Amino acid sequence: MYKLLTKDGMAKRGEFETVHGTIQTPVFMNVGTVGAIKGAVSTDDLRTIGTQVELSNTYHLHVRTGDKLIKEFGGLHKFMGWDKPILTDSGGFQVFSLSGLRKIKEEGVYFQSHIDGHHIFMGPEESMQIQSNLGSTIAMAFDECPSSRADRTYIQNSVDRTTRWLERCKIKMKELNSLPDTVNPHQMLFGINQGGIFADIRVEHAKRIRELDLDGYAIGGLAVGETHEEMYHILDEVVPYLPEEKPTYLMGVGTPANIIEAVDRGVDFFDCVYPSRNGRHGHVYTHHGKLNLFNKKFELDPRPIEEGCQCPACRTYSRAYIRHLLKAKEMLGMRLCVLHNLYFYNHLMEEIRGAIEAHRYKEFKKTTLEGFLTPEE
Ligand code: PRF
Ligand code: ZN
Repeated sequence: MYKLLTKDGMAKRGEFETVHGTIQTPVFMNVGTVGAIKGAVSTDDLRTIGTQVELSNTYHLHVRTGDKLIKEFGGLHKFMGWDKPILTDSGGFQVFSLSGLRKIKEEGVYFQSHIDGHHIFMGPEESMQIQSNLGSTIAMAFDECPSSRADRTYIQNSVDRTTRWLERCKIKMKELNSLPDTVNPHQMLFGINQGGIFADIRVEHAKRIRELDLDGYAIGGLAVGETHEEMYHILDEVVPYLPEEKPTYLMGVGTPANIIEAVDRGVDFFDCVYPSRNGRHGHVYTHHGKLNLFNKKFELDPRPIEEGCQCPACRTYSRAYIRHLLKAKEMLGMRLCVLHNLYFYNHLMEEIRGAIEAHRYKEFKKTTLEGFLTPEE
């Protein structure tokens, strides 16, 4: 159940109640595709850095180790040692981004595993079955995320099929939730809006999926090659047609600036690989933009990554030492950068929530975005 606490312009401050605890929104979900945050980050670390929701992938867990085994173990929460909310992505997007060889049919998608090439079929029912076996808090509908270069006719046909798939997801989820041995009988389902950069197709689709009265609504198919301005324009057009009393999730987005802009347009949930991927390469976020810790100018820098940051890296270590670890290819270097970046994102969301509560979001947005573009002395 989503409770809208307050609004500032279009920005929403809410609470989303789940069987695994209440999520304060807007929220950033920390990406652990295979049930692990890349960069040797433990679930204990996640608790320390303020993670509210962990995100895993249906497709990856299905092809390696297998959802049946995880169900037998007692579900993904127990398997990972994480008792807070988990969102699982449906596999739709990963099938399209990872698999070269694939065939899309009305019933679903035929493709080859990116691990060993074996043939797999996944449709709405299979995706729901896998997510039910994992027992995640929130399951995502099985959708197609078309290429940003696809033409209007392709997108319209794809969106129509995604709607039919969504109807099948809803039926299957209801059936799975009522089975006696289901891992999480309260599993929730979010639908996904698609339509590329065609605002009218997006709006029509939003109206259709809204009628299905789902637990939440995602906006997919963005951040796939279009410009930031195109993405913001689509949000301006579509969010007003999604229910305000349900959470809105912008999938796979994005930079700190993207998140601040999207919150201002009514988005509640985000996820992105940037903080962990950049951290693994020694790129760290600060309120004065990103730093590359491999840079020679940090070799004697005694300061933490960011002054005042309470993350496990900044509380103890200098830029000079972390740079040394990175250069020496010590795992700790990469781990500290990832911890700092995830803390930065989680903490940014806390600042965002505070600014909405204080009804000073516009001012917060302006000063924070300016700060990102102003390098430190
Ligand atoms: N669909 C699904 N997962 C996703 C996306 C999508 O369109 C995106 C697009 N940015 C990221 N993750 N199911
Ligand atoms: Zn830090």
